[in-house]
Amino acid sequence: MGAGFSGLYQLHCLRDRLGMKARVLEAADGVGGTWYWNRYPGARCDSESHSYCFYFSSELVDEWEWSERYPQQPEVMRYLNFVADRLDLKRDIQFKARVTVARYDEAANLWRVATEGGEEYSARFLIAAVGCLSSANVPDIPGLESFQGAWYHTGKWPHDGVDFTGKRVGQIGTGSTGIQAAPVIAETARHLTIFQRTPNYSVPARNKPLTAEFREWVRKNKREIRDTMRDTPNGHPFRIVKRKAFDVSDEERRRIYEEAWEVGGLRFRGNFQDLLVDKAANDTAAEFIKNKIREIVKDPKTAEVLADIDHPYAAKRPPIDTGYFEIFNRDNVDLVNIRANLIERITPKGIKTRDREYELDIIVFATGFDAMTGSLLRMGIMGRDGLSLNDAWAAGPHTYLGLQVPGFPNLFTITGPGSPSVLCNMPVAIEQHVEWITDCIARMRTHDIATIEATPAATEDWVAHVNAAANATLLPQVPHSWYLGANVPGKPQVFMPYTGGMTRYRAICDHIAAQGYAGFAFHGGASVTVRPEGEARFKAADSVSTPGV
Ligand code: N01
Repeated sequence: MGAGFSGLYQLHCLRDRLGMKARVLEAADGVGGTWYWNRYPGARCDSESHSYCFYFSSELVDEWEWSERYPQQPEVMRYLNFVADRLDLKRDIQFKARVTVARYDEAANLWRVATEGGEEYSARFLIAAVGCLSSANVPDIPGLESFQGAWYHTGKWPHDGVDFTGKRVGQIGTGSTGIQAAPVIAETARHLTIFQRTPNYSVPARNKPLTAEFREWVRKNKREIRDTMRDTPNGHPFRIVKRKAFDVSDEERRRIYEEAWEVGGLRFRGNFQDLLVDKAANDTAAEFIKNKIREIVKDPKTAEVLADIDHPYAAKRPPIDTGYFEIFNRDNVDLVNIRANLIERITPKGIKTRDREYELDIIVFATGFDAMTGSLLRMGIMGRDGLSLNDAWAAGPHTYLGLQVPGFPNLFTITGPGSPSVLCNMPVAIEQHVEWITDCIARMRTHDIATIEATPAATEDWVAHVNAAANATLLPQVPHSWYLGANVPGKPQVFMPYTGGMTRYRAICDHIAAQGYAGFAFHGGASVTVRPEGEARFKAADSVSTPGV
């Protein structure tokens, strides 16, 4: 299910490497996953283009040319279509096929899947490749239906675009998306009002066109680039510098931050290894960025509302921007602090906060996603004995390795909760999961094994390990983080991604596979293998101490 990065590569592996009959069901009418839907102005990837692509095939790396340091949404879409065409994948993708029911039929050991359009499929293995950030979160603000203007969520943006020329636009949300969208909207809108609930850090992206020399360097060094990405906690093509914030003098630290600010992008957080584990270390980065905001934004009151940030730097996903703070120096942009001045309702004319009504022609909801679990819980997944995934996860998601859920045999979740996923450069996390799943299925076929299912004990151990890893960092301390599910009212608050780092996670997954898939129960064929529980399975690569955050 899903034809984004993960669904495309998984299809290729199952069909072309294992020779299996495989079919992808995709709700959209094209490939791309979240990139298909997120067509908002300014949509651009925060990973550097030469790392935001597949590395499993040298040909794909060699044959594709990125134009900018960070690709815009249309370029990512062109890339994914190039991959799908180059590997001849589209013939096995059923587009406009939104899955509404996926039920495990134990007697037949098959998954029975139905789509919104009434088509039915049966499969031995069911793989959820539905992405972590695909389920748009439109807040339930009273009165939205009465609004006489137009409104859009960034994650479901109209394909033919939105013309802001001469319009009064209100934007709710200042996460990575809002921070990308606002500068572009401000260029054409008559007026843009930004409704900010939680102030946010941002570092300049320093986007630029790529030179022919750089592209050639990527081709020549693709192995080293791939190895670096596989060997760093966040899967990016740069290493986290092995020094702590207080290993250097204040002056030296300031120089390092200044230099990093000029280089731009997510590399900023890689300058000290303790930024996400030591609050005092983090404060040095946080203060540096807050001072930059105060320097950039000329009106001191606006600067203070923007810089009044209440959480550690990068403890929520850190945005990067192209001229975000600068827009507050424009005459046509205003900031409204809705933490102090709550939105009461949406009226026919615009947005009414406690203090006043803002008249608007267009409202943009840059309000994020029901992240990591939202898409999985909307597909009517039912496992053994009619257990629904929604019931199994009523108190929050629990998985073994982010790959499987007890009670759901032969169901795999690519970059599921409990895996590094969103804390990692996604294609790196996806390649690792797809390859692990492919090897596992290959092993099952060789040994004529009918089902694989995570055991409850191993899952419990893994959830405890995921929590312990998170608690060793500053990340769970942010009460309004989507990593916790806190952005969606009523969602159980559980820290979802694995903060132990991609390097360590990969070692754990490999170690588990090498031990005969410890913690998974295999059934069927000639053999039934249940590996021992409760052993120290997650000790692999313990020497890797930098968290993947
Ligand atoms: O969503 P967000 P996003 N009333 O949840 C606010 C990835 N991404 O779409 O913080 C008022 O981060 C909310 O406020 P608060 C990336 O991983 C990647 O921006 O909850 N405000 C916040 O300001 C990113 O982290 C790229 O208090 C409300 C904003 O809306 C993830 O997607 C580009 C509200 C939501 O921020 C999500 O980013 C863009 C309400 N009821 C995004 N509800 C790449 O480059 C929410 N908000 C790959």
